[in-house]
Amino acid sequence: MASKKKQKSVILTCAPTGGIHTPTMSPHLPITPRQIADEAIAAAEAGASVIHLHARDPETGKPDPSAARFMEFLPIIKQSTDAVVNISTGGGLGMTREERLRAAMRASPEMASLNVGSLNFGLFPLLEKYKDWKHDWEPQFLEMTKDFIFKNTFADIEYILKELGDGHGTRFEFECYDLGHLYNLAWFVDQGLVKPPFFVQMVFGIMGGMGADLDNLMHLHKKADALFGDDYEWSVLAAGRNQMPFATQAAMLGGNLRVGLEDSLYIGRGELAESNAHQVSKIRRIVEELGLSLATPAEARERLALKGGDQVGF
Ligand code: KMH
Ligand code: ZN
Repeated sequence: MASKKKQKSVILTCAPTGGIHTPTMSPHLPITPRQIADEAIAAAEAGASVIHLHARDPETGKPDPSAARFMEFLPIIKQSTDAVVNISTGGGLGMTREERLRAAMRASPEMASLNVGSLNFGLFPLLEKYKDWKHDWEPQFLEMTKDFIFKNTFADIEYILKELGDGHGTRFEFECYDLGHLYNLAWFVDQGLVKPPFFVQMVFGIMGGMGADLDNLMHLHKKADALFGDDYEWSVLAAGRNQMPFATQAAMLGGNLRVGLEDSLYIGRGELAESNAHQVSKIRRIVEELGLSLATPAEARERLALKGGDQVGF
């Protein structure tokens, strides 16, 4: 017999720039505050209800943790779209915990990312793909990741839950790169530090985390259901060429999804996406062809119990 669970609309998150890809890799990666704002607004107009944001130094394109830099684009995005603003606390690899938290503590957003486990985060294989770098920091940064641990200990997670969650009423996109991360999150749920409805972002295809195999997605979803029952909303992102297939699979299974140039620079095999909206429009067509619809920002706010776009600090 078919499931009686009502199919919900799909919450589409777009992550326009991130802190992984570098300027040499695509001319379409937004770098300046104006570019980030324009890409975020166009992604929202194309159907994204949540925008996951990082900032970059406008001269070099290097991930930039300063609150002042974020404040150059956050008000523009807020004035132009109703989409939920989600500020990364993952920041750029190599930043301290304080740096990673700076912008969110200043902006008091409705949502922020929270990485719920430590892992190796290997970007160094990308070194092989490019030769002429625009900036010296790019190959140095990728090389550094060979000996790098993305540190998100229990103490770090607790600190962010308390300072940003309790302190600012910010709710989280809990990024899980591995099965163990679900159990880390479950521990915080048991402690009462994470309250439903919470939002789990399952991340596939990062070197150091789960591989992008559909078996892994099915298993993670099954375990999350067993651990969290009806208390959570789940979403999927996959890095690189697995982005669209995994987003499609998530929608088919009743989940939510994330796209954006943070996670993949491509729109198809060997073809760079011209913008974030390009990716949002593509997955929107797929979602709608499947007979599903995208959630509005108001629906996303209600389902994730967010404090509201008028309660932020920008
Ligand atoms: N770049 C993604 C794989 C964060 O910003 O907190 C994970 C991410 C981390 O979005
Ligand atoms: Zn991010």
